[in-house]
Amino acid sequence: MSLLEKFRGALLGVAVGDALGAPVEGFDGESARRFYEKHGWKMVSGKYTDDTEMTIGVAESLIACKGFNGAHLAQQFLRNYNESRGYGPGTREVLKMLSEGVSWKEASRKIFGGEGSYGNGAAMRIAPVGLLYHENAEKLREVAFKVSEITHAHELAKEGAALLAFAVALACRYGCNRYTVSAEEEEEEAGETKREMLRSLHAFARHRIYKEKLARIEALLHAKEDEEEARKRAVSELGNGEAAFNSVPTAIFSFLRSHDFRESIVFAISLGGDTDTIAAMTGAVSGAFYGERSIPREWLESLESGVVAYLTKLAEDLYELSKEI
Ligand code: F2R
Ligand code: MG
Ligand code: MG
Repeated sequence: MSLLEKFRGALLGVAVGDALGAPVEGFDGESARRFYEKHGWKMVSGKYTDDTEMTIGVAESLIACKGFNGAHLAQQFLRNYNESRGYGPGTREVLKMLSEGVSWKEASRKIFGGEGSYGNGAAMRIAPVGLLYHENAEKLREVAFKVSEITHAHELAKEGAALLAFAVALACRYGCNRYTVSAEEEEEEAGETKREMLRSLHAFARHRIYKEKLARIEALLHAKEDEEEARKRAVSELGNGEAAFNSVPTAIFSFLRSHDFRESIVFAISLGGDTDTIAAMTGAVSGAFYGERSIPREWLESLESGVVAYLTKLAEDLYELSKEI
């Protein structure tokens, strides 16, 4: 598989996860599952939300500036802002301040009593950073923090975004330019790579809450449970809410426990809660790992008009840029 296919897979994976999860955002797991079982896991709307819109903004700004430029990125978020995509309240407040002239260096520190947001709005848009800096973990962390900080000043939001970006980067490194393995070898190699990914994520994490949740993922992966028990434990031990620490580990687990793109997205949405965002983040990692071709064609074809072509173009531009920096 080529690296370019992985770049395309990651960005398309965000949009597919987002659009599939959006109609059931806020449902409990059983209701989300019932909704989609009724629809045969077909995409019912195809409309993407803030998760994809902000991912597009991050990619556009990184490409235009050949890397991070805070003033440009803040303006890009404002240029792209479409209220109907359903933004989080903290992010809306920061964007309003930015539109009124508050500095991009200060706005995000003024919300939630001055501590800033620990919502998952930074992690949900971070895939382009993981792609661009997939070969350099410390540069990836630095840029993920800066890209997050425009709206999310809390350390736990920035760390969640860096972890998700690093998961995308690690997924890019797997099986790149390998074409000759058999299905059995591929399955075995994927399993070993995923175990290695989890060890690398654990070493990369700095905050206790993420280290603990990554350790719980290891235990959950070893547990031999049926699907229902696996879902229950994922929600109770990892979370399914809007806080970055209650959704980034959950997306990583949804990817790690599954065997293909579709299975990972179905599992993520079946947990309920912040379904569009957990599925968007799962889609970023799964799409990078398994590549564009792993994404069910009927899901891609059901996305709203123009977005597949545009994300494909952004992925190609990021890929070219990654060779330069
Ligand atoms: N906003 C939504 N969904 C609402 C419903 C949309 C509806 N379907 C529609 O059509 O309109 N989804 C999007 O928001 C989430 C990302 O949120 P973000 O950008 O992180 O926002 P925010 O407000 O900064 O953080 C989210 C919540 O987390 C809690 N929180 C954060 N920091 C906190 C702190 N320091 N102290 C206490 N609480 C904190 C708050 O409850 C925040 O509101 C994604 O789901 C995206 O899809
Ligand atoms: Mg959303
Ligand atoms: Mg959401």
